[in-house]
Amino acid sequence: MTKGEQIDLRGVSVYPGALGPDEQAVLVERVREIARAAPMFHPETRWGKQMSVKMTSAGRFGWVSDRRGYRYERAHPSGVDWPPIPAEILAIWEKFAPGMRAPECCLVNYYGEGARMGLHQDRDEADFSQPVVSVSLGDDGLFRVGNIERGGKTESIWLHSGDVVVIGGAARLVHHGVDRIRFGSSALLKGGGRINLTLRVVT
Ligand SMILES: O=C(O)CCC(=O)C(=O)O
Ligand SMILES: [Mn+2]
Repeated sequence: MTKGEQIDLRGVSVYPGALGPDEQAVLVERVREIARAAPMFHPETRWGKQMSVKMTSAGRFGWVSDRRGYRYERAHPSGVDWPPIPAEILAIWEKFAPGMRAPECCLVNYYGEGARMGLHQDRDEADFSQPVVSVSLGDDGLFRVGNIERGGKTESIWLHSGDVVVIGGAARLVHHGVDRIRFGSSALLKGGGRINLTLRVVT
């Protein structure tokens, strides 16, 4: 795992190619293990609209969304505990968020063909001094970064498998989202698609 090149996108740090092919393959295996313990589900929004990504989590808390709104929960919707965050994923946090508190949630998003994530802020956490670290695996994703306030200019970058993104410091509350993926652009995931791991301190 290397930090290597760093790109600054409106205060968000992007580390292209931070994880090599072998590391990526191990992470996919860990994600499969997480999904065996806590199966992926299609969350609904408060308004009853199904999100296009599928998700699950590892850690003390998982992020869920349903008709009651979105929030962190101590258990998967089925009632089982979220599995622990695997050591290889914790090591990425330690590398890219040195000296920070330990992450309490690893959200796993799966983007199939046509999936996207609208511009939003990550602000369901209690301590905004702690960064968000995210890892891209599989197909390319067009990542858009805006401002802390709604609206205004945005800039986009294609994220590739093995890239790490850190949303922290003055940029911790910037709006961001994924406009689209290039389905089938990577051979990492059989059947295609993009996995994003998002590590956060929740409390
Ligand atoms: O998929 C990504 O790269 C971003 C995911 C994200 O912003 C989130 O889960 O809050
Ligand atoms: Mn986010």
